[in-house]
Amino acid sequence: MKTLQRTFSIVKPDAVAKGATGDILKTFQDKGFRIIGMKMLEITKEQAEGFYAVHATKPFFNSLTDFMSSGPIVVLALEKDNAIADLRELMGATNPANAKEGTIRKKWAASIEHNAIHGSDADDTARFELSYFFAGYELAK
Ligand code: 3AN
Repeated sequence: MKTLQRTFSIVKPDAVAKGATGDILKTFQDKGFRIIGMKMLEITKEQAEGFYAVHATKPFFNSLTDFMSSGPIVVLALEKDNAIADLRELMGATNPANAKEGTIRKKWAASIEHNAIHGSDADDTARFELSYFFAGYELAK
């Protein structure tokens, strides 16, 4: 059964700096994702720590949150049947060395940390992440 779902994505600072935003947005639309919310912003280290709180105990937490607060990002609310799993597939593996041909990370990611894009990995994280960056009134109907 097909279920319309929402997911959350970030074009990370490395990809924005490389000028990859337009290409990534086009890929989303070509693959059937409807962009229902979008904004460019710069987040503080503290805001990045709040967003990545599940990774607080990981060895890469400090460097990840430094990176995510190092420059502009584009945050997106996306809608599609099976959006969460389909976005994960389209992103490719966390480590671009393992990312399949045709994925966003294969094309744009430089390393496991500077990996171009974020996408929610489950229903509950999608809900938390969407609400972290978007108020309900900011999303298209
Ligand atoms: P994904 O982004 O594919 O869901 P997660 O949730 O395991 O991957 O990790 C969140 C972010 O943390 C990744 N996008 C990446 O930027 C960073 N990260 C994950 N694993 C590592 C690692 N071993 N070294 C450095 N950064 C990492």
